[in-house]
Amino acid sequence: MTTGYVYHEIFGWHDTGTHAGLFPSHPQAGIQPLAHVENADTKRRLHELLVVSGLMDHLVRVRPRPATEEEILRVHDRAHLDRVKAQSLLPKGGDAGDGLSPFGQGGYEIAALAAGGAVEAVDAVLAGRVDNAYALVRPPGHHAEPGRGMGFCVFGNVAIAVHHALAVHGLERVAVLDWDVHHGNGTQKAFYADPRVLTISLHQDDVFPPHSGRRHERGTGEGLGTALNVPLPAGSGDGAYLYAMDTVVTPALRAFRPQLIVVASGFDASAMDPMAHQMVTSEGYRALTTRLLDTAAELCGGRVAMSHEGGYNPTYVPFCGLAVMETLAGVRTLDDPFLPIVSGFAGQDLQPHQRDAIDAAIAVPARDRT
Ligand code: 3YP
Ligand code: ZN
Repeated sequence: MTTGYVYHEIFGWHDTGTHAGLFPSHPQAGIQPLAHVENADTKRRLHELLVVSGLMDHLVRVRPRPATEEEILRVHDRAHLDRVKAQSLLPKGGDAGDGLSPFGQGGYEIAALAAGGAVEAVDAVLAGRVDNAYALVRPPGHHAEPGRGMGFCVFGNVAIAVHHALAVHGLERVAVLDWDVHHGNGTQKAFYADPRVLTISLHQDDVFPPHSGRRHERGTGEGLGTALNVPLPAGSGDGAYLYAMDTVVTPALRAFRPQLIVVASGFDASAMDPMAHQMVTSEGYRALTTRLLDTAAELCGGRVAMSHEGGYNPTYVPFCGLAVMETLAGVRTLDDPFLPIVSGFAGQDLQPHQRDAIDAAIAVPARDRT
């Protein structure tokens, strides 16, 4: 396997500031400055582990380049683009739209490079320069909606990359699998009425955005049935995720017959994540990737491109990302030292209530498909 890899040091310079996790410090309200939870550490440390483990020697570097305005405008409206550009000129930067998505001076150029990195990963796969690819980009993208950034996301990196596959490569069917623990609302919204794109989101039930990603959200109009949501109960681990993969995701992919699969790859469903309450291990992510590659080999010549989203444990995200990229490349390097601990957490096996929730996602009645 040839695996492409997109990264740039400047992704670590996207400045989310000295927030108390999510909020700007406010001493009188008791909110102490610390770091924003979406800071450079998890991704930079994943990149460094790729180097130190030796996996980097097996990857083909793919250079990111900024997404053009034309590419960004395939997903976003002009007002959003212009707002980000204008605030990016300010010495203290701005916010992409919801008050939760800060960026520093020059943040526009970094966000455009993240989106362009996802585009280049897709391009490398579709041009046959690599078999599959992983874009380790920052800021993330899957919450960004056409009219505004959201949930740490400035531009919809995956949505922009999918539009590139449709518009430039002429693809007719592209599937997106979003395994970030939060709902991929932005990607879903970009293609909600578009029958060419199947968006599948596996997420912890109702975490972020609030009340988003319910089972009955199935697309609209021509796109009815091409959005698929699998809300998973808190506490879901490897067993639940693999059951969802085997009983919902893989059959949906087979029915849709995509020509390319794009993964919105967050590692915040891990057992060590501070922002959600799932229990996936690095072996769970490895197994999800293996399943996905098998399905991609069957359906679309193995064409898979992944773009990084969330994941907030700086010590564990690197081992999850390493497992995924090892699987993409067909190489083994270092063992995950956390594995004996996290795989021993009670409830890693599929639990009955998790099975019920996943089975319910399969059996959405047609009348609810609006
Ligand atoms: C955004 C604000 C509160 C939760 C947070 C989620 C960010 C994320 O990882 N999205 O995938
Ligand atoms: Zn997330």
